[in-house]
Parts: sequence; C-alpha cells; structure tokens
Amino acid sequence: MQDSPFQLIDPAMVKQLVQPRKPFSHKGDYGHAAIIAGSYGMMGAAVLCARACLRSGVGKLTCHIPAVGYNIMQSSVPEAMCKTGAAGDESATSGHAIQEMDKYDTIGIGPGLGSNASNIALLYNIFEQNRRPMVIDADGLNAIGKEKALLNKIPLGSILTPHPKEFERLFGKTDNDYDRIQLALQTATDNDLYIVLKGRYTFIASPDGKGYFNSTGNPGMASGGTGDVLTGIITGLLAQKYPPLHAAILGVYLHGLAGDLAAAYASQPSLIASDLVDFLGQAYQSL
Ligand code: NPW
Ligand code: AMP
Ligand code: MG
Repeated sequence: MQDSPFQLIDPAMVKQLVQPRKPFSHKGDYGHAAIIAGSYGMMGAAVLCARACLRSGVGKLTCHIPAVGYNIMQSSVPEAMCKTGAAGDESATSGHAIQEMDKYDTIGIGPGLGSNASNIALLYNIFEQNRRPMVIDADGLNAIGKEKALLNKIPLGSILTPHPKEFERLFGKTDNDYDRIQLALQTATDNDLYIVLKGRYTFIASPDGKGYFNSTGNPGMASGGTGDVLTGIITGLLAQKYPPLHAAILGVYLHGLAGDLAAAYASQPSLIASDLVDFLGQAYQSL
C-alpha cells in the first residue's frame, strides 16, 4: 500500500519540533521580526499580531504601522518597537515606513492593512528588499489576488495564511474542500510556498507535495482577530529560525491548543482573540 501524502499534526509530531531555550542565550539569539500591519480603524489586528509574535518567543519585534496607530501600539504593546510613516498620514499602507527591510530575520505582513490600492506597490517594494521566507496574510493576500504577477515575486519558502475567502480571491473558486486542498498543493508545489488553508481543520500544503491537517482548535475561534494572532505566532517562530514547515506546523497547533485551553477555562462562545495570546504560554507548557 502506498503511504498517504497527508499527515495529522499531533502532540508527538509537535513535541519534537520545539527548540528549547538555551541557558546562556540572549535576545539576539531569538531573532528580530518585523510586522507590517494596521490602518485607521484596524489597529487591533496589528496589536493582536504583535502580542502573539512576542508570546511565541521572538527576541525582538519592530512594528511598521501608520502614524495614526503609534500611540495605540506603544501603549498596548510596550515590548515592541515601532516605525511609522509621515505623521498625519492615515491611509493604510502609505503610512508605513518601509526601509531597510532586509535587516529583519523575517517579516509578517497583512493583518488590518486595509483594502488600499497602494498595498500592491508596498508588496513589490517588500519583495524586492527581502528575499527570506516571510508570512503573508489578510490584506497582503488580497493585494496579490488583485495583482497576480506578485505571486512570482514572493520569497521562496514563504508562508501564506488564507481563510477560504482569501484563498478564493487568490486562486479562484473551487467546487468543494477536496478541490481546494488539491489546488493549494499544486500552488504550493509550483511556487515553492507553504499554504496554510485556515478552517475547522487547518491544512498546510507543502511545496514537496505533502499535506498536514491540524488537530487542535474549536468553533469558539470563529471570531474577529484570531487569524491575526496566528500570523503573529508563525512570524515569531520563523524569526527564531524554525524552518518554514516547522513554523507553520507548530504555529497552527499552538494557536488551536491555546484556543482549546481558553475554551476549557471559560467557554467557546466567550472566547476572544486576546485569549489565544493569553493562553499561548499554557499551550507551550502543555507540550
Ligand atoms: P461568507 O460570509 O461566508 O460569504 P474578509 P476579514 C469568509 C482585519 N481584521 N470558512 C466569509 O464569507 C483582517 O486582518 C481586523 C468559510 C467572511 O464573510 C483583514 O485585514 C480586526 N468562509 C481585514 O480585517 C479584527 C470564511 O470570508 C469573509 C471563513 C478583513 O478580514 C477582524 C470575510 O473575509 C479582522 O481580522 C471560513 N473559515 N472565514 C481588528 N480588530 O482590527 C472567512 N470566510 O472580507 O477578507 O474579511 O477576514 O474580516
Ligand atoms: P481569520 O478568519 O483570518 O480571522 O482566521 C480565523 C482563525 O480561527 C483560523 O486560524 C481558523 O483556523 C480558526 N477558526 C475559525 N473557525 C474555526 C472553527 N470552527 N474551528 C476551529 N478553528 C476555527
Ligand atoms: Mg484574517
């Protein structure tokens, strides 16, 4: 019988991926991540993403946000450094200061960026400056959906984290979940990317044609901002030098487990995205 190309992400698989903290290490050993996120009215997405990135264990984090979000980010996430564009510029992407992006170990882009025409130019600029694997989510993905030529410019080994609607905007409609998974695998293989297809059982399509189904998570997580948290976690893991596949697997598993622990502590209906950040420590601990 032929081996299945699909695997279930279970505790045994995840436990062996976790890199223990070294006694004589310092923050420089755990990477410097950048998050490019937020716009007027959606700074919450940037804050959630940043807090999750820090809780994943990253050494340093710089948030590239519009000037309108500066006070929000500095007071909500004092651990993060901030860079902004011109003061008073409240538009989504033109308000992000985007220089020297190659100095980061990785970049996470998209949460709460807003549907802004300048997102396309922003992505061309980022892809030119940074050739390391990065994480692309939300409005970052939607911009690629509008400008398909961007797909070929994404740094190899990057991780895309679409929900089904974002996947459809990127790669078109499919008739059913099976076809969507097949298309994700084909696209991952053709473009040397990892596609994290989010849902009840999140599926990771790997460029070697293999696929991984997550086993954690619950419907309490069907609420605003939970995907922004996932982007922060995976970005933080990539910055810590986890290989992209390991960052994706560990990221989705911890994210869902934090959701399960939060739901067990309170309830599924009361679960909010911040709870996932708050329970990330316990999720790590229970591995
Ligand atoms: P429907 O309704 O079923 O037809 P959008 P978004 C579908 C930021 N946020 N299975 C569903 O379609 C994000 O980061 C900011 C099936 C739904 O209506 C983005 O930048 C927050 N379908 C921006 O907002 C908190 C599914 O997709 C549609 C599905 C827009 O992101 C909230 C919505 O997709 C938010 O995170 C599933 N599992 N999941 C903040 N506090 O600042 C989704 N759909 O139009 O891309 O909107 O995901 O809310
Ligand atoms: P987003 O739509 O980008 O905010 O992402 C939602 C996040 O919550 C993804 O990680 C989904 O896998 C997760 N999620 C949403 N609904 C469910 C569900 N019914 N069961 C498990 N996880 C879910
Ligand atoms: Mg989202």
